[in-house]
Amino acid sequence: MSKVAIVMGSQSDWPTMQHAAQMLKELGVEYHAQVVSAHRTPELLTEFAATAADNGFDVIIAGAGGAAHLPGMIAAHTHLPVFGVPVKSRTLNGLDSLLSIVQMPKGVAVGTLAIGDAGAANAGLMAAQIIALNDETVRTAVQEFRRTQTDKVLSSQNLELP
Ligand code: RP5
Repeated sequence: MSKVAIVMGSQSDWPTMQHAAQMLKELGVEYHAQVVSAHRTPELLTEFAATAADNGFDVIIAGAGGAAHLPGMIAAHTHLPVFGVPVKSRTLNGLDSLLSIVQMPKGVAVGTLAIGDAGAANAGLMAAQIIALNDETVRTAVQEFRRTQTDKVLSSQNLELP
């Protein structure tokens, strides 16, 4: 059963949000990805968010661009942790998305990541770290991921011109 739901406001968000999916896949966490729009499919949003916990999800990652109310609206309908990924918009480069997602009023929480690909990948990582609290296999995968990353940096200390 999928543990993490990745939702996005539009198919056009997938090139960004696929980085969350890739991270989860690398760490061995099952996920389900789909388009749910806060303003184009408001009823689907309500139904998806209100039933997410009963459907077996532990964490929700929601990516959106522009007036990005998707993560906040999802968080309003569920007790599950929600991570918001600001997608880089065409007009304001994602600053609009970031501010829309990060400025949640007190009482309904959305964990906001960085704009774009890095934010999506880190949302996947955060979700995996939550799953890892109760899953030894995922915990080992996260630790191995971090170790490999560290080793890569440590083995590239002697920079030379090509
Ligand atoms: C938001 O509007 C989506 O999250 C997307 O980032 C943005 C633009 O959507 P499209 O016009 O590309 O479908 O709802």
